[in-house]
Amino acid sequence: MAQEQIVMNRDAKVYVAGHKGLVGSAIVRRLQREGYTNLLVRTSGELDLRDQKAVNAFFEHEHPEFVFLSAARVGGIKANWEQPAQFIYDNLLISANIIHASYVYGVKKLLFLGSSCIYPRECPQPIKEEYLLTGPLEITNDAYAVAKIAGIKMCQSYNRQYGTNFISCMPTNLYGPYDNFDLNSSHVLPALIAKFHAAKRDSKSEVVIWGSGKPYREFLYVDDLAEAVFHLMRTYSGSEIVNIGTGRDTTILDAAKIIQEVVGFKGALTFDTTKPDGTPRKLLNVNRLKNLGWQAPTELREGIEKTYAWCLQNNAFDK
Ligand code: GFB
Repeated sequence: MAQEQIVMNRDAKVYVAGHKGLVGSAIVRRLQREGYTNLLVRTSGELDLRDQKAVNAFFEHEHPEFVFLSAARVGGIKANWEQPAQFIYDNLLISANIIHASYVYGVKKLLFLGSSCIYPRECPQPIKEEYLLTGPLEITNDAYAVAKIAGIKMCQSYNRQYGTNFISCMPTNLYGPYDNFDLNSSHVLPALIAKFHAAKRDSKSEVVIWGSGKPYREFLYVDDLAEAVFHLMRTYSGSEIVNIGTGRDTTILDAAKIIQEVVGFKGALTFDTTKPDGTPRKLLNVNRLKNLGWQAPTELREGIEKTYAWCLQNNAFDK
């Protein structure tokens, strides 16, 4: 069903779920820069999004008009592999509670954030939105992916049955300020930034890269993601999902070499092939987003330089 465009005025009440995270914090920065004055946020300590009663009470009391659903349990390949139960449970509940409450309490528009890992492992590349549910998922993150697919289906189902305006977008692998730099639970870019930094600081002779270094990944700077979702919130309505990426990818080894140069580490790179590679490649086709008027401006090296500078200024490795 075609939706009419709803204007998100600067005084609209906008709830950013997950505002402490990599994505949510970038969305808050973007909205603040644009002059949005009525932002609604809650930490997980203040509001447990897995608790349906608490979420309903929050929506009933606050009545947000717009919702960015950027709250999720996220992590890199190791965390996804080791804690699939937590990833599927938390993400199913977070999405179900917020999407349902948004319908019940009359939210004008909601934007749901999925992930490029929702697509089948052996997809033709670059991955078009219509490849969703056309084949088996990558096993290292299938629990997380199923929860995210459920979120997409909820948005589409509520639009169809209840006439809501819930849109879904699928970002590629993200990185930037306020990322998680913990080596056990982080994604590859923050992990390697932290590893190269520590190796340089401690005059180590090598940095260990998990897996073979051969998988390809597409990396998007999180401020670009925030720009894209802001653009979609203002200009796009519809049930079709929208990929958000750069349209370019790189091997893990080449990404590691960029980080090595940016950090200034002179030692060797070695590989721990007991660690999984995960999916061989997941490059998004971003034509739909381009046709909607948006392209990612930040090159990988520039994004890594900005992220490393932010880490140094904010003592990110000590947290
Ligand atoms: O970013 P990452 O953890 O997750 O790993 P995925 C990407 C690739 O980098 C894998 C390799 O091939 C890893 O083996 N890698 C090399 C490392 N060194 C490291 C390291 O020190 N730490 C990490 N973490 N990886 C996640 C999914 O998949 O991506 C989530 O598990 C989500 O569900 C997210 O979709 C965006 O790209 O493989």
